[in-house]
Amino acid sequence: MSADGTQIVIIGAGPAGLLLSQLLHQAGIENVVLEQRSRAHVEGRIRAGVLEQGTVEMLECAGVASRLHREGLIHRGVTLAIEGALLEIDFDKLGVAANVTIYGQTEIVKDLIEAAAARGQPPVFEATEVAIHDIESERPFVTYMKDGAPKRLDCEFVAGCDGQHGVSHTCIPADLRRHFERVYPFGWLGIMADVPPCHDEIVYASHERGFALASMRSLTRSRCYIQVPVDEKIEDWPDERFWHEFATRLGPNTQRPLATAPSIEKSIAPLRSSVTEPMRHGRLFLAGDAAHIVPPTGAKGLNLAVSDIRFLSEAFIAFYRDGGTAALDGYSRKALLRVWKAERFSWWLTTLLHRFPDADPFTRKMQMAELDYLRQSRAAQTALAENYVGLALD
Ligand code: FAS
Ligand code: PHB
Repeated sequence: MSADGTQIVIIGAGPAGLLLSQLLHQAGIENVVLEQRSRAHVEGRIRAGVLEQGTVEMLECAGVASRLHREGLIHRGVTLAIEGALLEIDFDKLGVAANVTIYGQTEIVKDLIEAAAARGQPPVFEATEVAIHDIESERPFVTYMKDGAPKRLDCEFVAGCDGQHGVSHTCIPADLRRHFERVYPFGWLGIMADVPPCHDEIVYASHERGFALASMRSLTRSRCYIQVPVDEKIEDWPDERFWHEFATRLGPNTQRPLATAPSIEKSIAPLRSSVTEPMRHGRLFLAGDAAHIVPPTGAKGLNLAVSDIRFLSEAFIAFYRDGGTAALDGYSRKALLRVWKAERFSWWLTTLLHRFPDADPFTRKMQMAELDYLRQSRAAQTALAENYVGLALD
């Protein structure tokens, strides 16, 4: 087994792992990113698309925001369609001094991988059987297989950025690990299509037939979702059926009539809220989906991963600057305070805008009353807006 050494091993080349690697490199801290999938697979995945201002600032800090600024769409509000009636949540009018940027997670990952390649430190792709060892010691190490050969990387810290199906979170001893979860009785069927968006802003639709979401990736490419039962099959949803259902739930009041076209991507994602505590054990630090999952309704998944990396990179940089461990020791608590507030907002918006198959009539009445309160209350709209753009860092 060939052995090598570095300061920090990062598991996973998603937005969390790649951004951490870039920020550590800028601070002169050596690191290696191990990714089990190929570059093509990682760059081909379609996921989030709404960036909080704090996320854009972190990508600017990392020096990878030039294409985002050229191609990203700035939104100063979001729209709800309640049984077809539109309710505009205008951040300006509500005194919420922030915006969101529409720019695909796929593009962020491509920009970060390009930056890593440009500095001659691309992730180690197709690194399989990753295993983390001795995280309770001062010299942990990671083993993996590459091109059929066993490899070992000695290091000082391990950053677990390997998502919801990764190995890192399983390395926190079961007797110390606390897991919190809510699984929703529905999923999102999403399509991508090269049609202009039907509305200038993202539209979240609450309809008696279920939730729908009209989003976009550019002024010529739309990203559309509908709520479907959790065991639904993609083959049961030819494009025509999708567009018909989507149009029904969105209603007739969008700024432009809905344009349709063949889908270029179609997938179903289950909805789940989950958090693993603590986010640190010994020399292992978890970030992003490796520690927490939010339903995409609040558009918080990617943004939470980036705020974890803001706190974790600051903590590592402080340690290597002056040996200080206070920020490392406070990382889990600080990150979890923000995680739980985003979990609450994502759960609240999911509960408000989706149809729950087993909801009793009283629960349904509560949902309708909350939507009506939101329609008439500036305070309620402001609360939604300030959570949507991203809460101020504490
Ligand atoms: P990621 O999952 O992005 O990256 C983890 C990486 O680790 C992956 O590349 C994986 O291959 C690698 N890895 C896993 N196990 C490994 C191992 N054992 N060894 C080495 N590497 C390993 N959020 C939204 O806001 N809007 C959306 O529409 C939206 N859609 C989503 C759809 C799906 C199907 C999923 C799963 C998530 C979606 N999200 C969405 C949330 C998403 O944006 C995540 O929050 C974001 O990808 C989190 O980034 P990371 O923590 O970097 O994890
Ligand atoms: C998306 O554009 O993919 C998107 C937008 C808003 C969400 C979730 C997904 O809440």
